[in-house]
Amino acid sequence: MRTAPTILHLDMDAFFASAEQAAKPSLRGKAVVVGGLGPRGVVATCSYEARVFGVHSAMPMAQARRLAPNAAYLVPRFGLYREISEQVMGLLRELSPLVEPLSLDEAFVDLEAGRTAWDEASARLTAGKLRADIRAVTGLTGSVGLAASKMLAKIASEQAKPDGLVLIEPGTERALLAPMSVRILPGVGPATGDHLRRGGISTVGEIAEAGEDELVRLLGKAHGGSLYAMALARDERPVVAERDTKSVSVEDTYDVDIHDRVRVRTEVQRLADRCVQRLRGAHLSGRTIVLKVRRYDFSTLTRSETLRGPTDDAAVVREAAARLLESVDTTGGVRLLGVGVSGLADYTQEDLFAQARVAAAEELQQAGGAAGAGAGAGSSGAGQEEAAEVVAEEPEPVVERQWRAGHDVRHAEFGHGWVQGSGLGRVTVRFETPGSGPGRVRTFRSDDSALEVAEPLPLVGRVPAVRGEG
Ligand code: TTP
Ligand code: MG
Ligand code: MG
Repeated sequence: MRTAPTILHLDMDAFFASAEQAAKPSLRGKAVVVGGLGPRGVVATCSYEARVFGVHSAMPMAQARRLAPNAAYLVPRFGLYREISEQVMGLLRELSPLVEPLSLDEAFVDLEAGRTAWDEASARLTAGKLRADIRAVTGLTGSVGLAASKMLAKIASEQAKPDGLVLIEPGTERALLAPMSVRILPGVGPATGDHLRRGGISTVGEIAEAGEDELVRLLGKAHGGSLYAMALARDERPVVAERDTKSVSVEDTYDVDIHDRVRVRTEVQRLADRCVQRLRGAHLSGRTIVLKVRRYDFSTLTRSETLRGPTDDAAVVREAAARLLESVDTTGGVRLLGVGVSGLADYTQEDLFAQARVAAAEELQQAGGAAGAGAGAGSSGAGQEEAAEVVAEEPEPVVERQWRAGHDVRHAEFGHGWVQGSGLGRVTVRFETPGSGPGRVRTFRSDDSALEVAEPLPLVGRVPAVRGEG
């Protein structure tokens, strides 16, 4: 493990809500809740001002409204958040070639690899400048953690919230972790947490005391072993930049997050079949089956399994995808699912059978060599033809023109504003822009022809666009 705190973790503060506050001057310093406003809607996030009332992510919207009746309630604007996210990731990439985004508002950066930090002092300096740059470019704040490993850097940024910087000095990690809940360790979800508690373990220190054998007994070799190492603050995971792997994959984005596990399984089977269709259509086969799950918060997990030989058999891909799904916690809801095959080869069916025989022979030779769950795409040896990634993302559903709370509009006379509320044939608009002061509210008939849907304005810099083009 490295000896300097040069792994940086950034997480934006109250991301969606802060973006809305930056866009809407009248909401700055106020309780803002962003999420689904329908009958079954849940809170995506809320401003820190709303958190004091007890509102938090994933809470049913109805409950949030009871706790904070005077907050502003807005539907998310993913296009805007994605743009801000790209600006932030751009700033991170100026620091290092090794940037690993975890979600729209969060990433690891290896500062050492970018030669932008090599010790504590240079790491602090770089992180401080980054925070200032983020604020200047996006108008938003982010919190930064610095440590010698990914796990500790992430814990540090959590401690730094909101709008702060925390550095964990190498050597102090174990003492810091000991009293913390096991849930702080990567890979410990509610289920594993409960399981450990039943085994008498609730803090990280208790994992360390229990010893590796006990952990393996409780959780199995792979999971137990890695958790034990994490509890001792041994985390060697490198920061991995996103690479495009050569693969054939299909994915679906869902309008409404899927919570039902049975439905998730069926979707994965369906995707596996479609993936195999594409694979065969392109006369390809591949060795590594990849499952992709994007959760409610845009965090994206991939799990992969490498087979002994390439396949284009739907049953094989389906089975592998189903196995991979078993290791993924989907309780919070799933926004996107994907199944892919990488490690491609352009074998024909006949070659495949030959390949299977070779594989079987190899298996006999190297007794006990289990097929690992390797992550990389790895080339599969013979006859590789560059196969460009074929991703089939379903188009976003077309949304009817409607006055959605929080979305931008333009009025022929009054200019740029946003929908504060609508109903009973009326729409209320607040006329303000990121660069203006808090604006005035006016109500119109919802079919007023002077009112039209508008694109979000940049949060920083440019003056609000001048009206009346041509
Ligand atoms: P987070 O970084 O978890 O939360 P946050 O940025 O809102 O607040 P914090 O200061 O504590 O980091 O998530 C980033 C965004 O992802 C968040 O702004 C909204 C979205 N999100 C959801 O849609 N649903 C969820 O359950 C969570 C946790 C986040
Ligand atoms: Mg955040
Ligand atoms: Mg986050």
